[in-house]
Amino acid sequence: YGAAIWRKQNIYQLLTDRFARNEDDYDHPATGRLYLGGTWRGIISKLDYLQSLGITAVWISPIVKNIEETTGYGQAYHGYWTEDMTELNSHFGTADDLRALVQALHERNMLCMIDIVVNHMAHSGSGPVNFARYRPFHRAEDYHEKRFIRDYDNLNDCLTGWLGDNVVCLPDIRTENPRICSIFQNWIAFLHREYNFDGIRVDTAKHVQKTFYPPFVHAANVFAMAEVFHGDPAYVGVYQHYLPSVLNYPLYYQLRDTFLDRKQNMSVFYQKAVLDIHRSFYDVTTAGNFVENHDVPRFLHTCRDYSLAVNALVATIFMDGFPIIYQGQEQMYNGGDDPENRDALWKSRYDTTNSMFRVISSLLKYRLKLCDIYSNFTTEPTQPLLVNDQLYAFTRPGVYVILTNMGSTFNSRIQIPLRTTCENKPLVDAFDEKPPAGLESRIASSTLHTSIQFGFPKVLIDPSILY
Ligand code: ABC
Repeated sequence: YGAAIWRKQNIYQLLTDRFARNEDDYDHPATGRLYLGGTWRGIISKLDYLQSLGITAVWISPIVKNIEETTGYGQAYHGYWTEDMTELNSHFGTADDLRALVQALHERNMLCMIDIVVNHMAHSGSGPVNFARYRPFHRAEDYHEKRFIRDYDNLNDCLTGWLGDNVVCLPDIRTENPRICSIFQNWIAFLHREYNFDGIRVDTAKHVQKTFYPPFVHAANVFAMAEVFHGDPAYVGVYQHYLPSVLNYPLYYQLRDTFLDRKQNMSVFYQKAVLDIHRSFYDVTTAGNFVENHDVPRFLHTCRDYSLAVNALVATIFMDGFPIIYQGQEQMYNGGDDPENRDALWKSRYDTTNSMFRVISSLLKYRLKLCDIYSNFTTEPTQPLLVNDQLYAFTRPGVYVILTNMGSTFNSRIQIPLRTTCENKPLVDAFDEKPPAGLESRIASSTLHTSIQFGFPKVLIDPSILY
C-alpha cells in the first residue's frame, strides 16, 4: 500500500477549516468552535508555503458532510461529526475542488492523506437520536445501544460504547456486522476512485474491532495510518498486524515525559521510547511521529524552554518512523486543549522567517536529501551510539543525532567512539553552518567530536550529501 513511499514523506497535518481561506484575509477571526472558512482551494493556494517548510504530504481533516447544528461544543468545523458519508462537506468546497487539491499536490510530487471516520456519526444534545437522517446507515439497529464509554482501558467498552457525552454524542456504528463492513469497503473504494488520494488516517481505530481493517484497507488500496490513542507500545503496536501504520502515541507520551515534564532522564527515554517501541511495534519504520496534534495541548503551551521543544521536534524527525508536523507548530502556536490548539493559520500571516519555521524547514529538507541519497535511510532502524542520563546519541545513514533534556543552561563537549575507519571528516551542523571557532563537529580517529550548546540537540550531516 505504498509504505516504501510513505516512509520517505514529511507530513503536514491540517484542519481544512483552519488552514487557508479562498481569499487571504489575515484579520479574519481565527479561534473558537465555529466554522471559520478554510477550504480545499485555500490549501491549494498555500502549497508553496508548505513546500518551503519541506513538506511532501498533506493530511487533511475529514471530508464528508457533518451535522449542521451549532451544538454545546460549537459546529463541526473539524469534520469528525459525520451525518452523511455519501456527500462532501460543502463548507470546504466542491467535489471538483477536492479533485483539484489532490491533482495540485500530485503535480508537485506531493501526496494527499484524508482523515476518515468509520466508528460513529454525531448527534447534538441528550434527546433521542433521529437515525433516519444518517447515510448510509439510517436504521437504529445499525448502531450499538446508547451507553457512554466508561473505561477506556476496557476493550469491549471501547468497541461497543459511545464516545462523547450528552452535549454531543457519537452514535456507535455496528462495525462488526458483515453487511456494514461491506458497505464501508464499497464506500472507501468509491472515495478512492473519485478523489485519487494516496493514504488515509483512520480515526478512533481502537473503537472498531481489529478484523475490520484488513479487508477495508484492501478495498481502499492505499496506505493507512491508525489513530490508537494510547501510551502503551504493546497496545498500539499490535494494530500493525491489521493495517500498515499507526500514529506513534507511545513516542508522543515519552517525548512529553522527557522533554516537557522532565520526569525521566535520557537513559529511561532510551529504554521506553526506543527499546520498548522496537520490541512492540511490528514495523517501527512506518510509525507516524508527532509531538502535537489537534487533540492535545501544544508543546509550547507549558514548555518555556525552546531548546527542549527543539529536542522533541528533532526526535520526531530523525527517530524511526516518519515525521508529522501539525499546522501552527511551525509558527510556535501555544494553545492548550481543544479548541485552543486549533487556531487558524492565517493569523500567523504564513510567516516563513520565524526561527521555528526555519529550524523545521532545514531539518525536513535534510531528511529529504538523506532519503534520496541513502536507499536504506528509512528502512534500517537507528543505531544507538551513546546513552547516559544526559544524552541519547544515535546514527542513521548520513547523519548523527544527539538529544538531551538538560535544558538551555547545559553546555558540554562530547566525544563518542565510532565504529568507522574514517580518519578525519568535518560534519555539517544542520542548525548552524558555521559554529563558533573551536566548536566545529568532526570525526577524527574513529571518534565523533562535538558539543552541546545551550541544551540544543545536535544534528550532524555527512558533508558528502551536499554535493
Ligand atoms: C468535543 C469538544 C471538547 C470536549 C469533548 C468532550 O467533546 O470539542 O472540547 O472536551 C472530535 C472533535 C472534538 C470533539 C470530539 C467529541 O469529536 O475533534 O473537538 O470534542 O465530540 C479522535 C479525533 C478527534 C475527534 C474524534 C471523534 C476522535 O482525533 O479529533 O474528536 O471523531 C478518545 C478516542 C480518540 C479520539 C479522542 C478525542 O478521544 O480514543 O480516538 N480522537 C484516553 C483514552 C483515549 C481518549 C483520550 C482522550 O483519553 O484512552 O481513548 O481518546 O480523551 C495516556 C493513556 C491514554 C489516555 C491518555 C489521556 O493518557 O495511555 O490511553 O487516553 O496515558
